[in-house]
Amino acid sequence: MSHACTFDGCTVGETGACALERDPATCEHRIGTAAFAGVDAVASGTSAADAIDGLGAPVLEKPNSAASFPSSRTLRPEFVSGMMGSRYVTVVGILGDPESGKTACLASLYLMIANAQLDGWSFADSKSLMAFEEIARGAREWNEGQLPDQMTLHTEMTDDRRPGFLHLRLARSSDGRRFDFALPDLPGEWTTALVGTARADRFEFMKSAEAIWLVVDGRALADKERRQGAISRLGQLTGRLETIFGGALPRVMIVVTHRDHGELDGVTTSRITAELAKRNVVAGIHQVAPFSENGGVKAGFGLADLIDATVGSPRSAAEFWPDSAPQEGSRSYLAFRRDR
Ligand SMILES: Nc1nc2c(ncn2[C@@H]2O[C@H](COP(=O)(O)OP(=O)(O)O)[C@@H](O)[C@H]2O)c(=O)[nH]1
Ligand SMILES: [Mg+2]
Repeated sequence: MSHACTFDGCTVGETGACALERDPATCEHRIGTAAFAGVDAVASGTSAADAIDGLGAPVLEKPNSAASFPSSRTLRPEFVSGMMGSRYVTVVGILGDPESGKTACLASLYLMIANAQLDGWSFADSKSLMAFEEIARGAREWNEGQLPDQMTLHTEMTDDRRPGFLHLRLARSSDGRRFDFALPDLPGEWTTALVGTARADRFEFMKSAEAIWLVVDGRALADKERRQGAISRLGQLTGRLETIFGGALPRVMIVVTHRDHGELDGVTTSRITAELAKRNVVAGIHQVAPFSENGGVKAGFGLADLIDATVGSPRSAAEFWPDSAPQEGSRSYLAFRRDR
């Protein structure tokens, strides 16, 4: 068989004559590939000009749909819903005023996990690596030289109505279980508008959230003049959330950033707890330092604990087949109602 023919005994390649005594130019067994046209054209005596015309033409046909890699920028809510159809996804609602440290928490989380520094967790996958790279870029530049004024860029949305999600799949070292997290990086203005004008339409996605992080700048809580305002806002925000959820809130977590500037005192934490208790909400307080300007507190402080608490403690598995053999001396039947 010659290269250009599907017929088993083809002799055109060797002798120039067709074994079936057909005209090689029109034989139905010939493969019309341009690349071979030249060789066969010479052999079969067709004009060399025809062959040269075919040279350089694409060898393979173009596929109908252009091949494209999936985008690894922030994920649309529809993509997250699709993912939730095939596996359990832990959606986290992240709220907080502008500059409270929401983006910093996400950027630092990514840098920690990428450098195998997140205690008890390891990286398994991410469908939004580019988006993480984008928010972590400022911090990378900082690592190489001077401390910039801002380590994260101000979050802006291309679509002002729909959130963009970051995805991380993490493996828990204690039991090897994998967790998919969908983390929205929302502009602080969304929270401001929620508290100020009760604009809640953009927070529909929160209804599938497993946990909600209310991010607050620790420096505001440490400052006597700003403290009460910051605590009242947490209360108002919780009130708005109750309206969105119709009362039954998922786990609420207060994430206090800037731990490198100091630890919250007991009075402040109990005032926060009391403010939330007015609305019947119990929330854990997690102090973190996504970045640090203080050598005593490492960048990424508290993030591993925050992730632990977000997924909840591993449930102790119920005993599959409890042992019900009578214990010696227990005399269950005879002791029945003896105490009445
Ligand atoms: N030193 C320090 N800086 C922080 C901390 N958290 C956030 N920042 C910085 O505070 C600024 C605002 O944070 P950002 O995450 O952009 O706020 P967002 O508007 O809530 O997303 C950024 O320059 C962060 O690098 C922290 O714990 N310690
Ligand atoms: Mg931000």
